[in-house]
Amino acid sequence: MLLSKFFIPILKENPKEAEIISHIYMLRSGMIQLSASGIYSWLPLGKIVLEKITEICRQEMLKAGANEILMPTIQPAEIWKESGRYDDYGKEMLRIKDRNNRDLLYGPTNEELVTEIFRTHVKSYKELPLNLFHIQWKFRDELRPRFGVMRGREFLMKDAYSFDNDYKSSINSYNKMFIAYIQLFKKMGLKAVPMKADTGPIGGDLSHEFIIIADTGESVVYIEKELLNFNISSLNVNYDDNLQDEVNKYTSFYAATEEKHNMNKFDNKINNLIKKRGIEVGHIFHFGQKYSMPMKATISDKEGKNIPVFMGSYGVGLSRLVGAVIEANHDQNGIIWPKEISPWDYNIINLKSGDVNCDNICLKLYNIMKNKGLNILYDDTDERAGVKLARADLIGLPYQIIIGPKGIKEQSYDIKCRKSGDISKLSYNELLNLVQTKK
Ligand code: P5A
Repeated sequence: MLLSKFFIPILKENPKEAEIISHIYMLRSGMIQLSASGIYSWLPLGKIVLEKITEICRQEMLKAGANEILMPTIQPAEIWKESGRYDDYGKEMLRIKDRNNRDLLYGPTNEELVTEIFRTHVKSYKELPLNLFHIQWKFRDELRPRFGVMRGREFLMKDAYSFDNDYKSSINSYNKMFIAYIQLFKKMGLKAVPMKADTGPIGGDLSHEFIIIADTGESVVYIEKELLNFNISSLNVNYDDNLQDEVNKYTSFYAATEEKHNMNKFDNKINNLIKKRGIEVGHIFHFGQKYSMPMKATISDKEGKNIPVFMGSYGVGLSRLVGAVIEANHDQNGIIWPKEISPWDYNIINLKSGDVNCDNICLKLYNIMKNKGLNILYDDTDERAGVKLARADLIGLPYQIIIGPKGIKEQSYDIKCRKSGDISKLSYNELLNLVQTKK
């Protein structure tokens, strides 16, 4: 991508309305724009990152055996009345009337709608287990939307829903999602720690939040030190296996959100307990027959008896994750994208656009790297060198290749690692060799 052709409205000043670093950097680097309180437009840079995060999540869901569907944002009130949540959900739910005076709502979550789909089509135990997921915008009229995309009113969620014949099998489905979450966050270059959590308005008997430790996080959590240092095992999970042992590796440590924290349970491990703040990027729930019972989503079991299906639901906050990644990966100069979700792999910076030698060598390198299948952002604008370098740090791609008249004269080019700040000086051939092996 040529930066001169890319719509990236950079802000020079820190925006006054932003209190935390991810919000500041997302606005300054032109990733998002406020539309109404807690509601944002996603501009090209933000959209690319959001898509990358979404795709990693989607692929792991598919790998774990879930089927992708797409439910609408607008839902009829009737099904929420059936489940009993229409009145309970309170002011967070955006209620709408259509021209025929029918009650509709903008979905804050989809347990009811997916249960309706299930009960229409699935009748027998033979068709289970089943997991349906979608990636769709949600609306919750939060009392205090803040911190940009971290607590929005409109936000993008991946929500999956499992259906099983009995309790045991539905715990199996829950475990699958538990491990899928560990995997997908790792694939985003993040460490999200699973914690025992409250079930809130979704309900149920078992629930875990996945938390990224960050000082600016809204959640207070209590964790055993060892879990923080725990190395997430292999990325090659076989989802057909029984994953209980794998889940136990994490749940054998003490980790709980403030609402679930119980000092008594922790007594004998007190020296290892740390209190931290964190960002909730995922939340999974096992709630058995809570929705299937009132909504009469039944299946006939082996004996031909009709029983309400056992369910769980599993959410990832995709738009929140963009902010959370920045909270966990930045410095005073800007964002430091983990390579897994970086919008491009390399940033070529032409320190003197218009200089024939600089232009030639940058363009040549850009084309060679592009043909190698690398993803490149080439700063070909005619801005001053200082402006370009500061902007490159703000945008935060993993590597910068800095090319100017001095380097060309000395046949030595700077390649800077954004994370460490280390600069290597390479000849043109060394540079080519490096980028060819570095994908
Ligand atoms: C699980 C899937 C649910 O809604 N129903 C379907 C269940 N869970 S949840 O915990 O309420 O939300 C799932 C994840 O969505 C993100 N999230 C938000 N992101 C941005 N702004 C918000 N206001 C917001 N509310 C929830 C969180 O990452 C949460 O874990």
